[in-house]
Amino acid sequence: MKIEAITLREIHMPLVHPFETSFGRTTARRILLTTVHCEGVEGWGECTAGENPFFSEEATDTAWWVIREYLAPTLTGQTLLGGGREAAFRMYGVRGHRMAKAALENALWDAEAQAKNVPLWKLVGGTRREVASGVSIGIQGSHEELLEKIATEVAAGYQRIKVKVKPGWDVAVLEKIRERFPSILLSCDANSAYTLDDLEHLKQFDEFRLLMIEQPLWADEIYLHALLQHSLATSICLDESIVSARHALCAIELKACRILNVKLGRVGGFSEAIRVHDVALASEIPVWCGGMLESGLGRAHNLALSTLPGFSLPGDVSASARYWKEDIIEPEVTVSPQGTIAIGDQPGRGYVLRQDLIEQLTVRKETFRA
Ligand code: OSB
Ligand code: MG
Repeated sequence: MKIEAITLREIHMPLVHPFETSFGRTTARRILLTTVHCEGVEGWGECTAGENPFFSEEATDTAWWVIREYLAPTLTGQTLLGGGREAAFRMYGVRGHRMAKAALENALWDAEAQAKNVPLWKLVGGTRREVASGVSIGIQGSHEELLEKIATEVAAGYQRIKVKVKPGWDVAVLEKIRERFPSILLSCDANSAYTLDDLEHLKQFDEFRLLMIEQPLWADEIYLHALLQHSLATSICLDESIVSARHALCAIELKACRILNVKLGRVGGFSEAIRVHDVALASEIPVWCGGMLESGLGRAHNLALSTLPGFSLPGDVSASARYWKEDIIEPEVTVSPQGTIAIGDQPGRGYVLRQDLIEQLTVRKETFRA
C-alpha cells in the first residue's frame, strides 16, 4: 500500500454525561482523527490521547505536533507492503508518543482490511462473534447518584460494572454498592491514586469480592505493584503501567497483576496490542479491552481487537449512546440485553463513517503529502 497523503483533523464532541476519574473531569472531547489516503482506499484512525496530559504524557496537541513534525513525514510517499505492522517499525525512531503512532498504524489496518475486502477483526486474528461488554462509571456527586447509575447499567444488561475510586471515594462507596448489589461482577479503577503508604487502607477492598482493582499505584511502576499484589487478596489489573508487550511480560513474571487491560492507543496500535494479548494468553492471564471515551471510530477498532481469543473478560467498550447524542458511525454501537456486542461480517471496520457529521464537528484539518 502506498501512502499518498495523511489527513489530520480535530473534532469536538460534548459528552452526554461528564466523566470524572481520580485525575480529572472531562465534559467534552477534543478528538484527533487520522485518514491515510492509499491508492483509492481511505483508512481511518482515532487518537486516544486526552485533552490534557493526565492519563499519560500525551495529549491531543502533542499528538498533532508529533504527527505533523515527525510521523507523517516518515510515512507519506512510502509503500508499505507490511501494512500497519511495517508502519510501526518505521515509526520506531520516535520514542513514546504511542497514542499518536496508534492513530496512524490503526488507520493503515483499517485501510488494509478494506483493500483486502475482509473484516478488520479477522485481519487482526480475531475469532469471537460477540464481545462481552461492561461499563466504567465515573466519580459522581453523591453515593445515591452512583447507585442509580449502576442500577441503570445493570438493568441494561452490562456484564461488569467498574467504578472509579480515589482516596475519599472508595471504601464507603464500595460498601454501599455491595449492600445494594451483592452479586454483580464489580471492579474498581484508581488511575494511580494511591501509594504503598495506603497498603492497610487498600487491604479493606478485599472484603468487597472485586473482580480486580485497576492501576492502584503509579503509572510508571510495575515492581511496586508486585509488592502490593503480594499483600492483597484482590487481583490487580494493570492499565497505565503496561505500554508494551515487554512491560506485560515483566508484570506477569513479577506477579505484579493477575489481569491485564489492553488499550490500542496506550501500547501504540494494533501490532503491539496483539503482542500484549499473545504474551498474556501464553501465561493464562485474562485480558480485556479498555476504553478512552472514544468516538465510534475508536470504538469500532476496540471491538475488532476484543475478538481475539484471550479477551475473556468483559471490556469497557459499551454503547455509543452512553457517550454521544450522535455518534460519527452508522450504525452506532449497541449492546444486547445480555450485555454483548455483535460482530458483523462486513469488510473493513464494519461501521460507516458519517462524513457530513464529521465535517460539521471538525475544528481544524491539515493534509500532509510526500
Ligand atoms: O482508566 O480506563 C481508564 C477513561 C479515560 C481515561 C482512562 C480510563 C477511562 C475509563 C473509561 O475508564 C472507559 C470508557 O468508558 O471509555
Ligand atoms: Mg483504567
